[in-house]
Amino acid sequence: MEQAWWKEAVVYQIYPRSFMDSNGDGIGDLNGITSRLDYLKELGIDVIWLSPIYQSPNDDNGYDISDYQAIMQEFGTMEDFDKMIEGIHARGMRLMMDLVVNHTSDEHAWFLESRKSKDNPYRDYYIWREGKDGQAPNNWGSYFSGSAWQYDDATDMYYLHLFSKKQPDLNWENPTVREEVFSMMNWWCGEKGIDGFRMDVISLISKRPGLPDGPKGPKALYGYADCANGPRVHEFLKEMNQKVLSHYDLMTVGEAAGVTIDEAKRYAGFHENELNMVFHFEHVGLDSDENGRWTDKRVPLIEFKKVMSAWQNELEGKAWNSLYLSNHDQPRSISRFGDDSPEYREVCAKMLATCLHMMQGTPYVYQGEELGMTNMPFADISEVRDIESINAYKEMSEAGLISKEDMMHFIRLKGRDNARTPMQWDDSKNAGFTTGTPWIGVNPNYTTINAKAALEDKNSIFHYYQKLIALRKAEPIMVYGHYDLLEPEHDSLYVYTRSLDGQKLLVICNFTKEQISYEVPAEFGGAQILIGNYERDKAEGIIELKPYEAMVIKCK
Ligand code: ISL
Ligand code: CA
Repeated sequence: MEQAWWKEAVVYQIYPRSFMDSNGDGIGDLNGITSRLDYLKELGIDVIWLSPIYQSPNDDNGYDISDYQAIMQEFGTMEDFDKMIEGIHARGMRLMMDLVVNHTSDEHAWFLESRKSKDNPYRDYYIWREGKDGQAPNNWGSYFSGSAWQYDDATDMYYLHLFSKKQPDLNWENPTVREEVFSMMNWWCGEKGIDGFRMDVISLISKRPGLPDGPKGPKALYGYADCANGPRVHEFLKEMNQKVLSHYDLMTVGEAAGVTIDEAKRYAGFHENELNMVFHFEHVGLDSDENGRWTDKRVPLIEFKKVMSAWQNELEGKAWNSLYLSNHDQPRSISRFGDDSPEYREVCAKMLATCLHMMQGTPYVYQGEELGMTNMPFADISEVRDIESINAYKEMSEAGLISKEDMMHFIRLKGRDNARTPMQWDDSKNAGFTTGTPWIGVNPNYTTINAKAALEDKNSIFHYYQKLIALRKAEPIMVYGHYDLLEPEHDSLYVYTRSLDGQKLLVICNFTKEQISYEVPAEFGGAQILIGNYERDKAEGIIELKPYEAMVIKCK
C-alpha cells in the first residue's frame, strides 16, 4: 500500500472553548492552546484538529461562522493565531482546521445581504423557497429540533437551515458560492500555512433537486431531511480538490453523516481525488433508537465488531479509515463504550485505546480522552449549554415523547456537553482550566482525574496512550497491516489480527469486567507481548483474561 504521512499520523482534537483559558474570562483561547503545546508534544501526537475558532455569535459554539477570515474575539487575535501555528510547526506538529461550509451564521455579511430582498446579489447564496399553504416548503426537520425552515418577514419567504435557525444553509448549486469558499480555503492554506481541513457535515452540501419531502420515522416529529450524499457532492469535492486541495500537502477528513461504505469509497477513494478519509457514524449510531440518541441503549459488542470490521475489510486497498470513539459531539467514550467506575476506569480506558489504535486507519484522540475523562453528572437542564440538548429536552418533553426526568438521564448518558466540560489540567480550583468562572461546569472528578496526576504516574492512561502512539511509529504493521476479525460471535471479547510482510499481530480485548478464558491460536506460540494494560508474562495456550484486559502480541 502507498505510504502517506496522514496515514501514519495520530490526530488530537482540541475543542478550544474548553481546552485552556489564558486570561481568566472562563473561556478557552488560542494563547491557552499555545501554552499547552509541550503537553501535546509529550503525548506524541502529529496533528491537531482544531474545532472552529472563526468569528461567530456562538449559537452553536463556533459552528455558526460570521467571518471565515477573522478570529473569534473571545479566542484572541490573528497575531495569537500566527503565534500558535508557529509553535505547532516548531514542534514538528501540524494544524488541521475545521471547515464549516454547509452553512454560515445568519450574522454573516452574505446572509445579512441575502435576506434583504429577492433581487439582492447575495440572494442566491442561500436556499430560499416560498411557503406551501402558509406552511414550510417541505417537511424536513432540523438536526436541532423543529422545522428546517425559517420564515423571514422581509421577503415573505423561508430559508433552509439543517441545523439551528442561526445556521442558514449555503446554496452550493451557485458557482459563486463555491468560488468564495475555495478562495477562502486557499487563503488559509497559502497565507496562513495550515496543514489540512476537517470538513463539517460535508456530506450534506448537495441538496436533492426539488427538495422533496422526506419519509417520516415512527416517532419523528418532522420528516427526515434526505440530504446526505446528494447528487452533486462528488462533483463539488472534485472541484474543491482541483482548485484548492491538490495545490498543497494537506490532510483532509470529511465529516460524513449518512455515509455508507460504498459512498466512503468515493469520498476517500485512493484514486478519486476528493478527500483522504471520512468520519462515518455507523458505530456511534448503534446505541440509538427511534428517538435518536435519547435512549439508555448501550452499544452491543457483536454489532460493534461487525460494523468496525466491515469498514476495515471493505475499505482495504481502496480508501482510508478514520478511527474515533469520541469527539465534541459524542459522550465520553469511557462512559459510553466502557466502564467509568473508579475500579475499572483506568484499565478500561487503556483497553478501548488499544482496540481502536491497533486497527487500520488514522486514529483521533479527543481532548481529555488520554486522561480517561468521563461523562458529567449534570443535575439540571440549567447546567447544560448545548443547543442540541436544550432544544431536544424541550421538544421531546412538550411532545409527550420523553419525560423531562428521562431526558435529563439521557442527556447525562449521551449529550454533547459531556465532551465539552473543561479540560482537567490539575487538582486546583476549576481543574486549572481558568482562574475565572468557567463557561460550563467542571466535572467534580477533576481532583483525581487530571493531567498533572497522569504525568506523575508512569502507569497512567496518558502514558499508555504515549506508548501506543510511539509503537505506531516503530511498527509499520500497525499502520498498514491487513485486518482480520476472529471470534465474530463472542459477546465479550474483541479479537483481531493484523498481517504485513509475513509478520502478524494478535489484538485481544476483554470488553467486560468478568475474567474470561481464551485460547491463543497456536501460530502465536512464543509471541512477544508488545503492549498490554496488566502485568503479564505469558500469552500462549489458554489464558485467563482479567477485567477489561487488553494485549497485543507479535509473532516472531
Ligand atoms: O452530534 C450529532 C448528533 O449525533 C449530529 O447530529 C451532529 O450535529 C452532526 O454530526 C453534525 O455535526 C457537526 O455539525 C454541526 C455542529 O453542531 C457539530 O458540532 C459538528 O460537529 C453543525 O455545524
Ligand atoms: Ca479566555
